[in-house]
Amino acid sequence: MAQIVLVRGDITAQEVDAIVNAANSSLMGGGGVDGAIHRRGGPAILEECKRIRAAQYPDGLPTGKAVATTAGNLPAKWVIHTVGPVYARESDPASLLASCHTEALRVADELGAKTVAFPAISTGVYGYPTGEAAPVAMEAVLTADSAVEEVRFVLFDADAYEAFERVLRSEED
Ligand code: AR6
Repeated sequence: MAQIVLVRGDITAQEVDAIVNAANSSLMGGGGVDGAIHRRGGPAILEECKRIRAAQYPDGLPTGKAVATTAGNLPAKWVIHTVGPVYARESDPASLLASCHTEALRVADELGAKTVAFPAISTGVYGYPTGEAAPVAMEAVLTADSAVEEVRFVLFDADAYEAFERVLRSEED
C-alpha cells in the first residue's frame, strides 16, 4: 500500500516521478491545474496529447480513464492525464472519481513511476464538493493494487488541504 502524503501547494513544482492532471476529455488543455501544467510544462505535453488523441482516442478520453505523456519542462518525468466527473452531470460521480485514481495508478505502474502526485480532481470547475471528493480519492488510493510507493495529494487551497487531512486522520484512528 502506498504511503499517503499531503502537501499544500502547486502540483507543477512537485519533484515526483509523475503528476496527475485533472484534464478534460479533449486533452487540449484548459484552466485550473490543467492550464498550469501545460503552461509550465511547455508545448511538448500538448504535442503528445494530440498524438494520443489521433492514435487512441479520436472522440476524446472518457471520464475515469487515464493516459501518460512527457512532463516537458516540469520536474516530474511524466504527466498522467485523467478526466474527472462533472459532479452535477453524473448519476454516480464517486465511482468515476475513484476510477480516475485507480486508472492513474495503473498507468503509473506501467511507467514504473514510484512517486505520484494528485491534485483534488473534479473539485474546481467540475464542481465536486471537496468534502465529498476527499474520502473517495483517499479510499481509491488506499485500496488500489499498485506498486506506487508514495501518493502525494497536492492541495492548492486551505479548504481542500483540511478536507484531505480530516480523512487521513480518520483513516489513522
Ligand atoms: N496545483 C494543484 N492544484 C491546483 C492547481 C495547481 N497548480 N491549480 C488549481 N488547483 P480544476 P476540475 C486545484 O478546476 O475540477 C480545466 O479547465 C483547484 O483549486 O483544475 O477537475 C480542465 O481543462 C481544485 O481544487 O479541475 C477541465 O476542463 C483542483 O485543482 C476542468 O478544468 C481541481 O480544479 C477540470 O475541472
